[in-house]
Amino acid sequence: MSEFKLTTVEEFEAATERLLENGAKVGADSWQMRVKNQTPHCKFGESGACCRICSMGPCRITAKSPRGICGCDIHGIVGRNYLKFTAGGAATHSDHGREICHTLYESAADGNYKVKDPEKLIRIAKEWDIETEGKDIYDLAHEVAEAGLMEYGKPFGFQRFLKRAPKHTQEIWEREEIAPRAIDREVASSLHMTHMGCSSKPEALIRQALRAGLCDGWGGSMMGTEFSDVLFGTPKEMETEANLGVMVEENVNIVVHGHDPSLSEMICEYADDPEMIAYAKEKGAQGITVSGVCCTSNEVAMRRGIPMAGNFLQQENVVLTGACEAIVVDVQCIFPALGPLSKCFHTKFITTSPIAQMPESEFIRFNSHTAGENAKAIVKAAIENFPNRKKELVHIPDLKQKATVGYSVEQIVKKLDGVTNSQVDELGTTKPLIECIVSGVLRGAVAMVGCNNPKVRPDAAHISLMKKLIANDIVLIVSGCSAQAAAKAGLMDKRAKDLCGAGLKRVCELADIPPVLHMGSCVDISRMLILAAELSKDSGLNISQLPVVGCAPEWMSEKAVSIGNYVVASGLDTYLGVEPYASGSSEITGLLTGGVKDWVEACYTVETDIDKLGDLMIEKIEEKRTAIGI
Ligand code: MSK
Repeated sequence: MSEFKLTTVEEFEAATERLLENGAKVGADSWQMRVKNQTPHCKFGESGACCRICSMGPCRITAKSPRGICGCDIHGIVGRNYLKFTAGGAATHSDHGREICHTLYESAADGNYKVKDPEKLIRIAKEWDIETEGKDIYDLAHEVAEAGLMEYGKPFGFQRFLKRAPKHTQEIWEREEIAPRAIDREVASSLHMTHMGCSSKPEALIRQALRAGLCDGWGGSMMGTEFSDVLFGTPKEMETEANLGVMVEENVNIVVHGHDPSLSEMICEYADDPEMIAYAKEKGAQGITVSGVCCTSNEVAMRRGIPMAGNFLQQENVVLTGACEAIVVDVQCIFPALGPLSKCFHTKFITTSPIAQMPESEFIRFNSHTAGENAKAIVKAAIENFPNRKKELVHIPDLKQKATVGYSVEQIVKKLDGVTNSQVDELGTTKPLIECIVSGVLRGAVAMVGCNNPKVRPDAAHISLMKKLIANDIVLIVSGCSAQAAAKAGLMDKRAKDLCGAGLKRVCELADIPPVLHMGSCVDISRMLILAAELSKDSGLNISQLPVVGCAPEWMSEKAVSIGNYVVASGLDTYLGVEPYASGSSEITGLLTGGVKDWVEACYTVETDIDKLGDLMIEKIEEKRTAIGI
C-alpha cells in the first residue's frame, strides 16, 4: 500500500488555478471573479439592518435614522430577517423530505422505486402506531408515506418524531412553546410573523426561528433521511474515493449534483446497464463514470460508494476539466453559473426539477412514474456528447483520496460494539461510545456540518479544525460539504488514525473506522439528532450535558441557519465560522449567543478566527466533562 499523506489545501488550490487557466482559454466566468466584483459587500445587508418587507422602503437603519418608516427598530428588523432566513431553510429541507414521501408513496414491487429496507419501514410504522401485522410491505409503505405527508399540514398536534427525543428535551420544547406543529404551518407562521405590521419583538422572532428549525430537523429532514433509507437502503460502511481525480478521462463522465437521491439513484442504475456501457464504447469511450457534487453526491456515496468529485465551491471545477459530458442536477446549492459555463465547454447542463429551473440548461423533467425513462435519456445524452469533447481542453487534476463512508447511526452503533466489553442488547446501544467518553479515551464529539463560503478559504476551516480536534481525541461526525472536505483531504481514510491522539487512535484501530465519520447529506443531520438523543437516553444525561457540540465553520445557506437553530434547540452548543446577518442588533445577537441558553440549554458562538473557534470547542467539551464529573 502506498504511503499515506493528506492532500493539502494548497494542492486543492493549485489544481483549481490550473482549471481556471483552462476556463480563461474559453472566456469562462468563475465564482472567484464574481467574488471580486461583489466585494465589498453591502454593510446594511451584512448586518441585517436593511428592511425591504414592504414598499415604503427599503429602510436602512443608521445612527441618524434609528427606525424604519413604520417605526420598527433595528432589533425587530434584524430579527425578522433572521426568521425569514430560517423559514427559507426549513421550507427547503422539508420540501425535499416531502418529495421523498411522495417517492415512497409511489414505490411498488414492479415499479421504479422499491423498498430496500423493510425492517426500517416496519420500525417506523410501529413507532407511529400504524398496524403492520399481515400487511403487504408496499401497502405499508403507502400508509406510512401518507402519514408522513400529513405531518406537513395536519391541523392539530406536533411532529411525530419529537417522541424520539429524550423526555427532558420534549419538556423543554413544550415549556418554551417551541414544539413544532405541522411543518407547513411553522413555515407559514414564520412568514406571517415577519409580514409588515406583525412581530417585531426579538424574543418572539427568535423563539419562532427555533421552532421553524425544529420542524425541519425533527420533521421534514428526518422524514427525508428515514424514508430515503427505506427506499434506497440504510447506509453501511463502504469504500469510495474523493476529489476531482475520480473523473476518468477515457470514460463518459456524468456528474450528479444537488440533494434528492431519487434521480441520482436511477442515473447510477442506468450507468451500470451493460447496454449503456456498450453504447458508450460505440461512441469511443471505455466506460461510464458517475461521480457527484454536494449532497446528491453524499447520498450515492453513502449507499453505493459512488465517488465524490467535490463539494459546493468545486461545482464549476468539474465542468472546467473539459471532461464532463453532463452535469445533472436536481435541487439546491446549484450555481446558475453552470448554464453559461457549460456553454464554454461541450458539457450538457441538465436540470430536472420544476423547483430548480435555470437559463441555458436542458430541462428533462424527472418524476417518479417516468424515472427509469428519464434516467436512461440522461445517460444516453451524456454518452452521445462524448465525441464532442474538445481534447485540448481536457485536464483532470491528479488528486484523489480513499474514503470509508456510510456511517448511519445503525452502522456507528454496530462498529463501536467492538470497542468495549459492554453488553449490548439486540438492537444495539450507544453504551460502548459512552464508555469511551466516560473513560476519557475519547474526550467528546463534534458534529461538523455545512457548506463552503468564499468568505472563508474554501475547505481550509473544515480541514484545520478536524485535524486539531482529532489530535485532541475528539471524534468527528460530519455531513454535507464538510464531509467532502474531509474526504478530499484524506481524513476519511482509515490510515488517518495516525493523526489522532492516542485515545481516538486506539478506538479507530479497535473499531476499524476512520476518525472522521461520514453521516451523509445535509438532511442527514437528522441522523446526528438521533445519535445525540440515543446517547442522552443511554447515559441518563441531558443532551446539553453531553461533551458534544455542533460546528459549521464555512456555512452559507438558509438551510444552514435552519440546521443551526434545530441543533441549538435540541440542546447542542453550536459554533459558527461565518457571521449570520445579525450583527446589526445587540439584542438578536445577545439572544442567539446567550439568551436562548435559558430556554433550550444551548446557544451559538460565532468566531471567525478558525483556530480560536477550535480552541473554544475544545474548552467547551472539557467544561462539559468537568460539569458531569468525568
Ligand atoms: S450541499 S447546503 S453547500 S452543505 Fe447540502 Fe453543501 Fe451546504 Fe449545500
